[in-house]
Amino acid sequence: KWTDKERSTVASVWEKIDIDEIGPQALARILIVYPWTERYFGTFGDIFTATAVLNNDKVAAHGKVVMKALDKAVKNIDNIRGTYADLSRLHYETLRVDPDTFKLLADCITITVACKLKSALSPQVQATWQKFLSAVVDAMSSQYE
Ligand code: ZNH
Repeated sequence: KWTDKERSTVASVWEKIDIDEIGPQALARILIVYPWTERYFGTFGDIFTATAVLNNDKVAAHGKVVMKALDKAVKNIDNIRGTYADLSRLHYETLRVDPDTFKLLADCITITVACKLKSALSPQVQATWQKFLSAVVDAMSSQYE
């Protein structure tokens, strides 16, 4: 499913990503652009303005948790579905996250990465990166019925 070129591209983008920087920014971004995603983060306090959400420690911490999970997908690129089966079930059964929001978050991650990498994210690299995130979104949705 993945060519050698795609594997090395995903690995090289991942290597340039600082989880502690991109995670908080990407999670803040989904909350700013899609304010209704706030409904899943009832215990996070004030996240209704850009300033508040960008300075919220719980948002930052959770952004890092999500990006650390992406590290597992990078390292298990041939079995992302298996790697995320339990996580998918948790989001379906317990957290009740609408699976459409996985795609929204994936796009927010790409936007945040693009702002950081600038021209290093060439069209080809971006296409491969988005293919990788599509596989993540597919795996996160796999246990939904
Ligand atoms: Zn999620 C949680 C991942 C998306 C919401 N997450 C979580 C965790 C992880 C994750 C790892 C932890 C778990 C445990 O603890 O065990 N996510 C993830 C990923 C993704 C996601 C990878 C994709 C890509 N999420 C998501 C979204 C949302 C969410 C989109 C909404 C909007 N999550 C969530 C919540 C939680 C989680 C709410 C819980 C939190 C707390 O509580 O802290």
